[in-house]
Amino acid sequence: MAADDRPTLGIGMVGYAFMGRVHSQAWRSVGAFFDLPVRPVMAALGGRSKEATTAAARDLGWAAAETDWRDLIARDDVQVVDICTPGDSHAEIAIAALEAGKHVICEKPLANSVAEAEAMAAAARAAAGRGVHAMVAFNYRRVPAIALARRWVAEGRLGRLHHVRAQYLQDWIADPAFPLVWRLQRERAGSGALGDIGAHAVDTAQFITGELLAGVSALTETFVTERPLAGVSAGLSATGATAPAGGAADGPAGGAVATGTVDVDDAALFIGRFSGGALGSFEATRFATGRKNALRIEVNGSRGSLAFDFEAMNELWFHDHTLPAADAGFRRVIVTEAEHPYAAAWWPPGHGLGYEHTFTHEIKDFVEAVAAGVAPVPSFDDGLRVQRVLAAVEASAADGSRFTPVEES
Ligand code: SOE
Repeated sequence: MAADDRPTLGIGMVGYAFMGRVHSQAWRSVGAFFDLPVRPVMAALGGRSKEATTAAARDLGWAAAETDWRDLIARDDVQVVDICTPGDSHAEIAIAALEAGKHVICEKPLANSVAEAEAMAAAARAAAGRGVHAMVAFNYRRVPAIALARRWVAEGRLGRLHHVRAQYLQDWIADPAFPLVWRLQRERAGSGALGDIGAHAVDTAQFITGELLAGVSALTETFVTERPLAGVSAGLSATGATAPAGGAADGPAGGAVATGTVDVDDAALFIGRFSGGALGSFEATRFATGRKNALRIEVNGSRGSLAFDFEAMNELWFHDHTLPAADAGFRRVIVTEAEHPYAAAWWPPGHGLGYEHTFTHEIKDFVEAVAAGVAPVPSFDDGLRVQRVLAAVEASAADGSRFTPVEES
């Protein structure tokens, strides 16, 4: 192996389900594709069970396994703590890590409540004064096409922005028999589709436009209120049902299956006004049958429009409204040219990227910022701002005062 005299940056990661696996992939590959000033070392993985964490560490490329995140933070070979756990543990782990002088990258949404997010943002501000940095992992900012959309808006190519239409559509819980995994429990996840995927739609819209949502009016719904209890859950799936406890439903073989209550939203819809005056409409749902991971955004401005759909993530559509009407119209840009964000590090033009690359880009940007001693973005304050939008959506939906019933004849 060639000699490598760069300083090392030791990473400790907590959690190894869906997000932990994709972050591991990014830590493993980032140095092979991007010329980093430091060499990330995958020092230790944190989880609860010794056996499962050791096996995950072996499979995902981590040198050691820890069963208490406090021990992981305390390790001398860990300078960065990567938090890939459900939202209910983000605040405790992130604040402890920052106070211990470790840089933090934390999965989204930043926390399960505004109060937790405020405490995390305050800890991050205090740590920044000591040269310790924190970032919230809104990975979709690092889709090359979304970064290009941001560039176009910043260059003024869309002119004055009038409309932002953002949707995040999935269908993985449309089946009422799908079990009550942690993403459907308020105590673990904070909210449902709203926080899990609506948070991405909000961050993406604010990132592309460079504007903040100033106010919202919302509707939320839980279509399936009772679900079979989940046993072992991994990523978005779950297997097995725990012993009957709460309610009961018919099991596959006609037997009773224990059920539990879904106390989060299945879908959240809201309209909003951006700080620059543009009007926004947002939709986050896991009941859009046939839509798998459709994070879609369209922005209409006085000089032109752009449109993106993650299900075709290497494409960005642009309509130049300054052209004569006969020549104008949406045209497709394949975002794989060397001039496009992040693209030069990968394959020849047209040989597209996938979901996992967005995390590699995020880790690259994080490592470069930390190595340069500058604050990475999005910051915990940015994560807090998104959390405040989520809270405003929930408050508006609960209040319902701007929901005007249609009069019966
Ligand atoms: C599940 O709905 C999920 O994995 C989200 O938690 C992620 O943030 C999103 O990128 C894909 O969908």
